[in-house]
Amino acid sequence: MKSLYLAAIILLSVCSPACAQEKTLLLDDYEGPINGGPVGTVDFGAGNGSTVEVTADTEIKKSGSQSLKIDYIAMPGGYIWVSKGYGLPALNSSWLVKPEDINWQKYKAFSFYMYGMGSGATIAFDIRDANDEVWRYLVKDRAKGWMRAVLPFAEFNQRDDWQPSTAVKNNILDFPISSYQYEPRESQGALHFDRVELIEKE
Ligand SMILES: [Ca+2]
Repeated sequence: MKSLYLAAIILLSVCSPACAQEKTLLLDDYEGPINGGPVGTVDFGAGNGSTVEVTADTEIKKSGSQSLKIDYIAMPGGYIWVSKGYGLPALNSSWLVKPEDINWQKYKAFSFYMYGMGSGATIAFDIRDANDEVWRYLVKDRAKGWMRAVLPFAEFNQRDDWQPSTAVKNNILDFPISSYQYEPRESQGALHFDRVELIEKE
């Protein structure tokens, strides 16, 4: 009986506040056609010796019937982008919800699921704000398998290596955010991404 009581206490302490019902808004689930080019559903490319291919994977997935698979070689000095959202060259790269229809003040973080390789590689997750300023959060590929990355708005930093020429660098994360992109850094292999969400404030 005593051990049962102890177990209940431990469960309670682990659960609170982590078990509070989290509310999220689904931005992307990578269902339907996944393709690039001018009318693509994903805007992607690479340069300076790096390469990237983007496909749908129906085997390794976290949510729905498929995930977004990125096969890549990221060279030192090279660059890669895999982007979704608005104002991008790919005509059909929209999210499930339009940025202007989101009440951004209700939310505190982005989140997504990543099936990693455990390579230790860094993956940059960039967001473009309402003044074209680009903000970055770095995620590590720590383990083989699915992990959930939670990226609080307050922990993004402005990219200091590059900004669009149209960016108004006012040091404020201006809403609405119009797009996001993944950029794997100096490594190679395959990564899967699924279920990109916004997390509500408590
Ligand atoms: Ca999916």
